[in-house]
Amino acid sequence: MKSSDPEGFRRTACTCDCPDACALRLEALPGGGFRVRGDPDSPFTRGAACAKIRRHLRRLNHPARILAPRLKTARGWRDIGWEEALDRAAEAIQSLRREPAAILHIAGDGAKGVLKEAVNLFFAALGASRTRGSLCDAAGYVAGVLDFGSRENNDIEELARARSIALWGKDLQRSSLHTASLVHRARRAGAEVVSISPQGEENRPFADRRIRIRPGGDRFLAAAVLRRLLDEGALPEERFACTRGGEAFRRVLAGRTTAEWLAACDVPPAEAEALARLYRDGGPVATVIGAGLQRVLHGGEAVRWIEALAVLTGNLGRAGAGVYFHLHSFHNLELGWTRGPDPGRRRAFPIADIGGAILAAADPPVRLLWVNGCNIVNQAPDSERTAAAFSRVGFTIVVDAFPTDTAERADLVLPCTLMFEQEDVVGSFLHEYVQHAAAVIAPPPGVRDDYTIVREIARRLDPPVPLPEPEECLRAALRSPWLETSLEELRARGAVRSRRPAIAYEGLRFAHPDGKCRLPAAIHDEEPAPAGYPLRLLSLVRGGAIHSQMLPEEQEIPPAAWIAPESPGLAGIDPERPVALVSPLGRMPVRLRRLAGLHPEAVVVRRGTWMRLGGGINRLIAARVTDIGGGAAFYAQFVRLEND
Ligand SMILES: Nc1nc2c(c(=O)[nH]1)NC1C(S)=C(S)[C@@H](COP(=O)(O)OP(=O)(O)OC[C@H]3O[C@@H](n4cnc5c(=O)[nH]c(N)nc54)[C@H](O)[C@@H]3O)O[C@H]1N2
Ligand SMILES: Nc1nc2c(c(=O)[nH]1)N[C@H]1C(S)=C(S)[C@@H](COP(=O)(O)OP(=O)(O)OC[C@H]3O[C@@H](n4cnc5c(=O)[nH]c(N)nc54)[C@H](O)[C@@H]3O)O[C@H]1N2
Ligand SMILES: [Mo]
Repeated sequence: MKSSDPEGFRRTACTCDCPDACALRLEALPGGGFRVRGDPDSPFTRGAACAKIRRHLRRLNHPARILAPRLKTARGWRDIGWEEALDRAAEAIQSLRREPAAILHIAGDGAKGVLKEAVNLFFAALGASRTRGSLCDAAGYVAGVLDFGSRENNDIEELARARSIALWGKDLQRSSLHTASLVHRARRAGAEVVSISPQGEENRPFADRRIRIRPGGDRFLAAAVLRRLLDEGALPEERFACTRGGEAFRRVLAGRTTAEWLAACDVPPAEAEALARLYRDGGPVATVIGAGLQRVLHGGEAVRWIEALAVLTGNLGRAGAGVYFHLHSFHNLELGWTRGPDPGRRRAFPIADIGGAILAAADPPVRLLWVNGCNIVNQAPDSERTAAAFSRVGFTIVVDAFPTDTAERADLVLPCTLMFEQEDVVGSFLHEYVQHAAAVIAPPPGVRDDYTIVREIARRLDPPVPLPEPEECLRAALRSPWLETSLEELRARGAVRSRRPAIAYEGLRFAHPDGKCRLPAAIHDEEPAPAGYPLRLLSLVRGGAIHSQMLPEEQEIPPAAWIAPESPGLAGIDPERPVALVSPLGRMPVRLRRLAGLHPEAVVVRRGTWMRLGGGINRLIAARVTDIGGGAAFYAQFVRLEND
């Protein structure tokens, strides 16, 4: 940042794994130094950025940051020069050129951007193994694709035109500042807002009505409301005209009474009645679905039943209505080329059970692991098994900036640049802007960006793997049918809006070849709690930090665990003595806190604390895969409290 910048500020964009993808300004302060704030000129960001940005600035200069490549030796870590590090990495890859499936590439969203995706091109060109599914939103995403033929939203700014908003498991206070502000604006303009969550009081400042639900109960609540509406004749035949599968769907719906559906989700009839009124008479209703509720075994089904409710009550395909769920972060960019010529032929490992899959791999086993932008040991289920898999693989390379639980288990750590230190182009999984993330802060000497690292290695191979210049990647990504811009224009303006229409599935015409929406044909019961483990473990996002991207001194250890004061899980527990959360996989000491309004069968922790400090909730969570999409069913885990 130079104070000589003509405007006194420099424009960039947030590349965090966060829906808001804020437009930012780095502003020079009069006494020297700078600050980062939301860009007031951005129509979406509107000058507001969140606490994650300040935390990120602290990370950039923190003493824990890794500033030279690190090699694990028998006597511990040794800092080495980049030439040696790149030679070693190239040698390891070269030795597997004839058996590329023995290389496994795991990529996360530590920083989002086209050049992060471009790293995949290298591994695709090698023919390396990759991952499939996602730790985040795969069940709900694929549910949308099954229902509608694609996953599209009305423009999020259309929320302002909703007469009612139903928040299904959406944490407005923590997960998306700008969704919160849009909901707030809609409410000020008269919209009625309902929030459905196991944390009864969640979204209190934003919602007129709060419905407390049993974790994993959403599909039953949607069915209860639909059954009610069916019984009172509010779902006439013509509502089904835009759908396929209506007959099987109605059969399932008729299989239980409204009261029976409600018993399955533990919602009182009056609340379901209010929700039925909202969907019947309160339109246009915008349905906003969080990702938490699809992290259960039947998470895909949950989203499909909520989507069915929106479609059959006419609350889709028009202004102010619609179902909102995560979009694809790169839906407005062209990134097909990063997948290489034949992605289907590469071996794919389920990310939701990555440790188990690596341990089970044969023909060939995994001999080399490359991880970038992902704290997989900490963030994927069953951390101990992932750690065991790491020690089984011959050589592991992790590209990161901090000694995370994953980097600690690598053989070679390559230190990377971070947000603000690297140029990129980003999309959003919430809004329709594509933005230029300018490099606005000089990186410390000794670190390199992910794409430069793989290009250096690709050059060293025999034969070398040709990879395009970074600028060429950015230009290729902008050649999207949804954009009309150039890299020059984007650099100058900072952001462009895509040409996508504001209304998705307008007139209830869907993306399936026949134009019809699909209705779910089944609904599965939830698994009962296993004997001795009465509490459902909800490992939720924390305010102010993204996933595990915290500094050691910012972590509360033992981590807090919240429970309803009346929870049967407290029976026999002496809260004055040390308490631990226990699952069949392990135990974690916690600080017990009471949370009035929380469902008594649930216990809440905030995810992201580090294992090596005594945190790491995924040590307790079994690797189970969701019904569709290959998602991770983190919230299917049952636990108990125990005095130490
Ligand atoms: N128990 C439980 N676990 C969960 C979830 C849950 O609900 N419950 N949900 C999860 C969700 S929503 C998600 S999205 C995933 C997140 O899983 P991860 O993507 O693994 O999450 P992060 O902790 O953000 O790890 C990203 C890492 O990338 C590094 N990094 C930052 N910038 C860069 C860069 O430019 N280059 C490189 N190479 N590295 C960089 C950071 O330092 C950090 O260590 O996991 C989830 N894990
Ligand atoms: N501050 C911050 N913001 C973030 C992130 C972060 O790490 N930190 N991560 C970003 C990413 S990658 C993601 S995916 C999103 C995370 O956003 P989400 O995945 O949506 O967040 P969660 O906290 O996992 O779950 C959201 C809410 O769902 C509720 N919930 C849990 N189970 C159920 C259920 O069975 N039914 C219902 N109705 N509700 C349920 C919980 O009360 C919770 O508050 O946030 C993004 N924003
Ligand atoms: Mo996520």
